[in-house]
Amino acid sequence: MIGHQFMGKVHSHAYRDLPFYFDPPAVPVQQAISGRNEAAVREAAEQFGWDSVETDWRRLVERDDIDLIDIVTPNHTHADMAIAAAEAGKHVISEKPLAVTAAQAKRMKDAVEENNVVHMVSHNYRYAPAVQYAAQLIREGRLGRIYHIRAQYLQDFIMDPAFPLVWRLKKEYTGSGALGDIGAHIIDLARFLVGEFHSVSGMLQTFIPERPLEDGSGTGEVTVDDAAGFLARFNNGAMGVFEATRFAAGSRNKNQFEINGEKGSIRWDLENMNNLEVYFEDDEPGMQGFRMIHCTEAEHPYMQAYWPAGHIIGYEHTFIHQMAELINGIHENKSPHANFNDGFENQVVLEAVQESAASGSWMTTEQIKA
Ligand code: SOE
Repeated sequence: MIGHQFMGKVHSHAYRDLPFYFDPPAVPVQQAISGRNEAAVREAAEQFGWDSVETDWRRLVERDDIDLIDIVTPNHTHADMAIAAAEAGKHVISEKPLAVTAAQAKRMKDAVEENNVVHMVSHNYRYAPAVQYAAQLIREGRLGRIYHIRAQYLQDFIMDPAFPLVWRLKKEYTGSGALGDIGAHIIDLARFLVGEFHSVSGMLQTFIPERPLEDGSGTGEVTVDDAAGFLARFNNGAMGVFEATRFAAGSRNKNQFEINGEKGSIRWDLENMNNLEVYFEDDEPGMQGFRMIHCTEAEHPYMQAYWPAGHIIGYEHTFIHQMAELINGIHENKSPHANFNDGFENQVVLEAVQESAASGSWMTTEQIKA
């Protein structure tokens, strides 16, 4: 593992708990973790259960006792690490967004494909059982033709103007702000549930353009969006309305969508992540309306591994499911979703939104790829 902050902790937990609940064809061994600060990485190794530490990620990639590299570092570092891992013949999982530009994401996708390693990008919300069940209902045609998706990812953690100028607020480290950090998740859910984006029309806004530097030596410019909104057309004719913001006071981590099709609708909200609201047009007249399915039963993806029906699971379990698919994928030499191709397609949409916001015109994903 390269990196050891929030995502380092949640991925480590997933590797550790995976064999407890599932029966993976291979059991991950937490061989080594790397970070630049030796004291901090030693502490992380101790807390998260890693057997050894490195202070240079390149050393990790060279080690022949390692099969899989897990990248949980800031966005601008993903490309060099993932490409080096692929060239060393190691399987690779990277945190999202895959890269800072679509061109960089393309190089990463090419590297993993050319080196025939298994690859994955961490879009964990796909792996909430209720989201997997929604995908199953859509695949089975229970909603018919899809007309709409409206999705929002709302946070509020940087509303205080005294919140410092951390790496997430600097374009060279992130690529974009709320758009790439949390908008990438709803783009991923839309690609997973509805299909490929054709074109977008976007707007970006930075409400607080200058913030205190982390070392207290003054202030600096925020070079990414605080909030993003965009409209989308999908290749299958569906329409999308999306919003990603870090300025939705009171919403700490609200990730939600509604999808409307010719035969019904579904709604999901991370804050009630075990539930899926469904509405079916062919329900008996007089009895129609949204009803709540508690996706905690054996019929719901992944839930058999846990508790008797009705007992809920949480955020961390989405990562366990993702790692279960990764280990299965490595065993079968087949990249699970979301993979680097998904990461690339996602990055193309992010870039299309940025370009559209800058130019004021609609932008197609093909224009970005050209
Ligand atoms: C911070 O905005 C963050 O940790 C994102 O980086 C994650 O992708 C999201 O799942 C939760 O919020």
